[in-house]
Amino acid sequence: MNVTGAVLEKDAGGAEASQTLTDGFHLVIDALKLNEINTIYGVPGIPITDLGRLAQAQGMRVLSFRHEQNAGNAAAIAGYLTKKPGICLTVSAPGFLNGLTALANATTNCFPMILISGSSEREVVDLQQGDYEEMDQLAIAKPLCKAAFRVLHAEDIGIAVARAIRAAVSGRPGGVYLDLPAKLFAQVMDAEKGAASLVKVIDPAPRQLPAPDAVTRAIDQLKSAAKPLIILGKGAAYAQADDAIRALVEKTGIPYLPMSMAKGLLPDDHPLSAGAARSMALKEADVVLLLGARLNWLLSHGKGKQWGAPGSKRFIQVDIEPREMDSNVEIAAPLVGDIGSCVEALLAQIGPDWQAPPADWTGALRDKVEGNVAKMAPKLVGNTAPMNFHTALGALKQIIKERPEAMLVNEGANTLDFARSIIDMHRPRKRIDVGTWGVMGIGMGAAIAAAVETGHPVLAVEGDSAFGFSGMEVETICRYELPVCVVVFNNNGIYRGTDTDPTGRDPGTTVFVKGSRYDKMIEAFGGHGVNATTPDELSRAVNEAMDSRRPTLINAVIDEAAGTESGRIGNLNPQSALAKKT
Ligand code: ADP
Ligand code: TZD
Ligand code: MG
Repeated sequence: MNVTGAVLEKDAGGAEASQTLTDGFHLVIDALKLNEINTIYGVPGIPITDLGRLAQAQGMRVLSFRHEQNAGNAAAIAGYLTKKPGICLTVSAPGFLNGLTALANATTNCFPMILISGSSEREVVDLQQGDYEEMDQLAIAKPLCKAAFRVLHAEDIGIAVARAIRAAVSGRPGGVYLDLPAKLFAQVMDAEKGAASLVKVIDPAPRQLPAPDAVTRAIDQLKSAAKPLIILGKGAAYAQADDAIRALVEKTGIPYLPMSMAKGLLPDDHPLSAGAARSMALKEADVVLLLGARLNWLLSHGKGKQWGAPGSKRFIQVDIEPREMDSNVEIAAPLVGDIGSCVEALLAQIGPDWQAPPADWTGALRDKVEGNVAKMAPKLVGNTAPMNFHTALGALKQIIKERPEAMLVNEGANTLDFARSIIDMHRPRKRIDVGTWGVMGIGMGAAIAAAVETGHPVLAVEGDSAFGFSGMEVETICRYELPVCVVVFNNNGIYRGTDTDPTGRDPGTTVFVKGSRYDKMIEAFGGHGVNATTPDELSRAVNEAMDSRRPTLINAVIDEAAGTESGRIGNLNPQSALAKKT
């Protein structure tokens, strides 16, 4: 029985009657389960403690975290990997706010998730009477997510969950907030009526077919190109149209560039990958097909030096969100629809008479790729102590090559930028990183979700600063015995460990305790800690962790002077005119 089973004695016309009841708690759980949502990431407390307990008792997987932001990041990544909204469950006000950062980040990244927070009663909140953890959560969430709903009556829970699911996954995916006031959970109603009030969402993310004339326009642009280029974004990875995308690239013979999380959609060592010739590809291409990638800061807004001569590009953009078109530059051929349908429509017009792009373009890119790969290769070997980013990542590159099924989580500045360019990905949706905001703190939440949702071993490559934002979740990793191997790239700080305070009073603003031993942290919880000072030690420890699936944290000692300010995006730092003068 999926209801409380509570029996209410009723006096109906003098005769004894009984009625089976359900309540808000059970209706929320039943509504999620009905929609095949079986995992909750969260932190317990008033008023949702029993919701977690009951969900677990009803067979749902309920993972309790140490901080809501990490639970929220886990939910977002669960959404990205499964195309079903990940659920984050929090208490009111402070718990809600902790989860809200993750909700906003999910929305920014177009990942579907639902933040469910307990809240205070409207009567008290609206009169600002000072309830325990009182806050007008709905109003605060609204501008930071795709949709926000509050439920006041148990009989509306089914509809509310259905709307939340649809809002999260249909069209451009994103975050949804569901506000559940404490009293809702205890509201009872007739169990049969309750069951009838639940909604199984039919076709939550309907296909969106592109208009035929838009397809023709896009094909005409592609045909007219001398130097075509395809850019794959994480929207393309999310869409799970892997075979069609691969067919599009291979049938057209057009070189492609993967954005960070689209790496592996086609293997990074594919002959048409222009990944190692990124600058040349962006500068010289004349027609660029964007597939689930926005022309935001990560692509220099589609203009400027990186893109070569002004006016030298024509863009074709495939996106499910019509308003994305012309966001930064003119889009010559907008193709609005879901990636799978759009790519299939393009493929349908690519017949045997298709002319592959001119060989001088593809050949020049290939030469550049091979040259750059050859230039990089010697830097990646050598058993240096301490390690630098190249030698440490050379070891990890090899491991991911040998274990293509492994999930890779990556955050930091140098640790991120070097790992992104050095570690090749071989399968779709294996790389999870800081995303559109370049946010620090996604690491452990993402690693936990990756392990839970895929069952594959996870390698989390973390800057020492980045790791600190979610480091306490190593306890969570140990508690659930997840196959996560965290490698902390310990260069004594943010970007480098060499900063000093010119006044001599305090440590420099970007440095941490020198020679820290992050590996000791996981030992406190029964996990396996390793201090690695050479690539060989690192390699051995990671392989062992991946084989044993035992929670492991490796403190990788990196030369504190090896990094650069802000990694690859130092140019975004404003310069102090006054500092320059002195
Ligand atoms: P990246 O950071 O990898 O460049 P972005 O996050 O900027 O990628 O872009 C992802 C884009 O993909 C968004 O504009 C989003 O609307 C779009 N998108 C997400 N899912 C789909 C889908 N199923 N079909 C089409 N477009 C999608
Ligand atoms: N806070 C948040 C939430 N996101 C951020 N991106 C930052 C602060 C600023 N920031 C970066 O952009 S990278 C970074 C910070 C604090 C840490 C870099 O240090 P690291 O990596 O140790 O993680 P490297 O390898 O030392 O460069
Ligand atoms: Mg660092």
